[in-house]
Amino acid sequence: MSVFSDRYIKTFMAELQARNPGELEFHQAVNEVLTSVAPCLEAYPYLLDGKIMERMVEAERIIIFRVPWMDDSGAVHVNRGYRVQMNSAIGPYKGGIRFHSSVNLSIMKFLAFEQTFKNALTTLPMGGAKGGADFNPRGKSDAEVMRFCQSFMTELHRHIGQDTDVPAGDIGVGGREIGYLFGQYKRLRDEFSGTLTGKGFAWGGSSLRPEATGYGVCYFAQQMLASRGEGFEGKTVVISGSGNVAQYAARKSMQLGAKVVTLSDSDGYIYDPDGLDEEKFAYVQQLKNVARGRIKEYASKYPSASYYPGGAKPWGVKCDIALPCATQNELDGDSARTLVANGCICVSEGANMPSTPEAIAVFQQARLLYSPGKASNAGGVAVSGLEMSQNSMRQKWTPEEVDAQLHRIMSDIHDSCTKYGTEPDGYINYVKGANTAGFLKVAGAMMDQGLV
Ligand code: NDP
Ligand code: 2IT
Repeated sequence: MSVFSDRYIKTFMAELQARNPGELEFHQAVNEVLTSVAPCLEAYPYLLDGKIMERMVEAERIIIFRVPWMDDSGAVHVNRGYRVQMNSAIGPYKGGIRFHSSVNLSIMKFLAFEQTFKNALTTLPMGGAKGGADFNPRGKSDAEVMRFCQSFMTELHRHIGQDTDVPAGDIGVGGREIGYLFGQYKRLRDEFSGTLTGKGFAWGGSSLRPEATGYGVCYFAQQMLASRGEGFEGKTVVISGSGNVAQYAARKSMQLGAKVVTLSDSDGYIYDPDGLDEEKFAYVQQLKNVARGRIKEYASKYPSASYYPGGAKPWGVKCDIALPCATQNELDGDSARTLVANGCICVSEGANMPSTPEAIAVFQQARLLYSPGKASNAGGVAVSGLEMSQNSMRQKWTPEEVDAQLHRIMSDIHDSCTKYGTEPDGYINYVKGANTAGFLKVAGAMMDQGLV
């Protein structure tokens, strides 16, 4: 790294930390992007003079609001809702809503910041946003979740719209929650529009949106593996999480001929040396999406599997491909060293920022195929973008049409990473490639639009 870049990053980060104290996840996400794009800032002084990075880390708007609701026993609860509208340079704000007890401003800002670059990579016209609440849907009845969603939308509806800001799902927000949120939005605004994505297929949703993130993670991994003449066939895959992204990453891995041996939740992981099959996959979907149970029940149902409790993570299981699909900072330096030592050749992130900076450094030093979430999990928001197009056109595309577009988009993202991330020894630094490609697109749009 040049002396300029080194000094610029240190000064910038010191100011960012002073202005946004305690927001560790946000600092982490900005530091990663800054490290990748500092050479661009050095090469294009007009971006430096235009204070482009200073503008990008300052959200265009942040809405923080009270969400009061009543549980089934009549007790009153109050949660905090957020919508971080980070950047609208290339399209309406777009990004998911997360309901999890850990949600805070730092997590919302890191996710909205990442989303801005991810959305730019998809090739579709979408700005970056994220929202959510420190509400934990676990253990709540459907009626409680519905009341919470209705209260959340009663405030949020004034700040969103199909040409303004289009929320979708994330952790704790799936088809059920999008249904309740959409129902309340429609009622308050008296309009049936594409203001939320991830809608049910019968009421405006796109085919393949539920599958899109997990499938995209595998399509991206396929591209990475192909760059070394490899593929999924016969490989062993370790996956964390057991929610939306993990489930469909598992299914596509299986369809591509790999053996998926782990799934997890925040309590622990299951290891099934026989691997998942379609019947076990259907069981996981019923368990997690309908019964809303815990992954440990898989090991009771299938004697071939063992359960590792106490919040254990699956990274010690020997594998060729690892797909982290649960949450941020779930894979640390020691886990990364274990994966490398066990012969893992490819890590394709389904979650947002699941690998710590130390883990990323380990992967890159080992010249492993490693892709950051903003590249490999972009299939979800990409198909959300396709849902927006279908809603605007009042049309529906077939699963085959959507899948073909998803393939093309993941392949375009891989091309962008290769273009901007290939190092002198031929190693593709996907972090650098994704950050640089996303940054240049958003920065160019911001400069074109004047001082905004
Ligand atoms: P879900 O709520 O469907 O599933 C989340 C999974 O991750 C659950 O198995 C959950 O376990 C686990 N998990 C959540 N928090 C933690 C934690 N603190 N420690 C360990 N495990 C945890 O969410 P998604 O599958 O939609 O999202 C997973 C990741 O993918 C997130 O990082 C999200 O931002 C990202 N993502 C999602 C997209 C989408 O389209 N849905 C698109 C792109 C990225 P438990 O039940 O114990 O909480
Ligand atoms: O992190 C993400 O990209 C998502 N949660 C999906 C966002 C979207 O608008 O579909």
